[in-house]
Amino acid sequence: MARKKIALIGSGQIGGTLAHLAALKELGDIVLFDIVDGVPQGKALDISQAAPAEGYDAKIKGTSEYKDIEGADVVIVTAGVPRKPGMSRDDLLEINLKVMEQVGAGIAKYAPDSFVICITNPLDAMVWALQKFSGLPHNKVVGMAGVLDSSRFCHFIAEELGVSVKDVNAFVLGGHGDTMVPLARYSTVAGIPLTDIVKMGWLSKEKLDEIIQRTRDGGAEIVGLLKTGSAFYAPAASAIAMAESYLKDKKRVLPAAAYLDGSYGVKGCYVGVPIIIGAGGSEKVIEIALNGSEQKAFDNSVAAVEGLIEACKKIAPKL
Ligand code: TXD
Repeated sequence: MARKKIALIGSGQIGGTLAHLAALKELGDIVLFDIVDGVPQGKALDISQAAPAEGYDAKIKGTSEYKDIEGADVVIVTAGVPRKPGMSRDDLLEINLKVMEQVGAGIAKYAPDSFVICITNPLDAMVWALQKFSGLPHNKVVGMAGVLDSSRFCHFIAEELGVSVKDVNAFVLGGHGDTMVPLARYSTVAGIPLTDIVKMGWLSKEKLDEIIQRTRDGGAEIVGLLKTGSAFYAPAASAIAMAESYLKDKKRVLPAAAYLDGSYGVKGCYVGVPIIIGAGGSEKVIEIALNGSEQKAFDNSVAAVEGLIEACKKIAPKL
């Protein structure tokens, strides 16, 4: 059986890390694409030269030509501009929308049967635009944010309680922005909901609220520390989990920006919800019951995403 092919559009911090992780996990052959000539080629050569030391087999190619992504099974998009300190994700909208138009055309032409994972910010609006520009079916275009946000939530909980991250399962809904909705009731440690953990006295309500806020600010905390870019190790690991679930038909239930066509009372918008990712792409949206305050927070988050989509439509009337 021929190896799968993974195309990475954008070979910056996340793109390079994605290539290395995909190689380490032997997910397939890898194409690194970027408009900056030399960077994808250099990273491809470097990661190829790591193969003998690590023992993985994969063909890794760097390119600035879309034709090289032809026939890709998975396309992961990080192309665009990241945040600088003081910038919000939404400040990136106009520049990155133009990038999505080019990327969408490249995917439509050379990889129309691929599963596309968008990472570029502002995430929920960019994945919406990328689906439109590429014309791929909604179930084949998703956005990565929820796995990262949940992973951050998990890390903080595990660290606070002094338990293995393996036993923490955290859940974040909504858009990838300041309005994201970390759900304590559906987040568990060895199956025990965090709300019960608070009742048991293992974690104080104040500490939990602090962790929830730190999760919301997770990206900005790293931007503030790095000063020259945004997080890339955890975002790359999160997207690889999604790609792997598709390529191996694992049917993992992962939070991702998925197209909602009526579920959660939302129509025509991409927003973070739990979905099943398998060989069919985004195979099913899992609709969980929300209580009053959770629903309010979710609606607020959806409204923020809808606002960004409206802004996209103003900039690019053909959307
Ligand atoms: O959870 C999430 N979704 C995110 C999103 C978490 C962290 C960062 N997130 C966003 O990912 C971030 O705000 C950016 O929009 C993307 C990519 O972040 P990265 O840190 O990898 O940015 P880099 O290092 O600047 O890489 C972007 C690359 C760079 O090499 C550019 O030359 C290239 O994108 N680029 C392009 N490639 C192809 N085509 C076009 N038009 C293009 N424009 C820029």
